[in-house]
Amino acid sequence: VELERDLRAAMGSSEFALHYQPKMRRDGSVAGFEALIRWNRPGVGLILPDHFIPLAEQLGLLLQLGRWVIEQVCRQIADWRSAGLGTIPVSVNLSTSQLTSAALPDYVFELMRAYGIRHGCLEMELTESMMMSDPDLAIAILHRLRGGGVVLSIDDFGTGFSSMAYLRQLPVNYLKLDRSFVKNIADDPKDADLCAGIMALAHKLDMHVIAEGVETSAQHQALADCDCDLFQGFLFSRPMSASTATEFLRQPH
Ligand code: G
Ligand code: G
Ligand code: NA
Ligand code: MN
Repeated sequence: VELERDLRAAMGSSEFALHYQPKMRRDGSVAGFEALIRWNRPGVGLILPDHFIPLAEQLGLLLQLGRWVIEQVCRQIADWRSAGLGTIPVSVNLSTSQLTSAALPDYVFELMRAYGIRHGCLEMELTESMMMSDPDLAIAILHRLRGGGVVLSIDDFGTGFSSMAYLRQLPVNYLKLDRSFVKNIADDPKDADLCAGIMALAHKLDMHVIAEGVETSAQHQALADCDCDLFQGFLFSRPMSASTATEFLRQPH
């Protein structure tokens, strides 16, 4: 009840912040970042999304919050570009309410125009389960986003409802290989074979694969051997504040 009260009060305040976790290329350079929301709850401290995103969704606050996230990311991309750091792609995590909102593409395009965001620079991550309530609407929304230059990723790929029939219909650029596949990849040849198969499938469908939850260099090496395109995880960096992410971009990698 207090959580609900505080969350409602936090809407429109400056209590939310985005942290950024890098996505690395095979050559060790930074391909972009994933934006992850945090809530600086007064008197409590930094709260991770798992503790308030489901409640925000339940209370119907997530469309508004999600829109704030997208605007914040557009502003960050523009800031990095004007700081001379180049055009850095950033992904946001979508919610079910956004994927069932026909208005999503239009306000995304409006924000992209307002902040001068080029095609290919704003990315969106969604899970297969988010599409389940209204798959036709979700697929239509994804096609509009993709047509407007938004890069799309299936998050936690392999854990949800992964129908091969859907996969073919989805205008998706990246599969994000779920952490659970990465965990034992360096020790279990069956897991390595499975990952290699997923990479081959993705590449056949003109998709790229990013591995999440990479924590050890053995996992990194095994994934590279499977032809994985991008890597994300604590091995490279935890999610960082915007200013730390800016420092990270300035360092050679
Ligand atoms: O940041 P962390 O790694 O603790 O993220 C936990 C979960 O919260 C992940 O599933 C992530 O996708 C989700 N999440 C993080 N930021 C956002 C956001 O801005 N919007 C939504 N809908 N989910 C988010
Ligand atoms: O569901 P999603 O993939 O968006 O989740 C992102 C979450 O994963 C964030 O909470 C982030 O902090 C966490 N995360 C990112 N890298 C790693 C990692 O290497 N290991 C573990 N255990 N969690 C990670
Ligand atoms: Na994600
Ligand atoms: Mn994920």
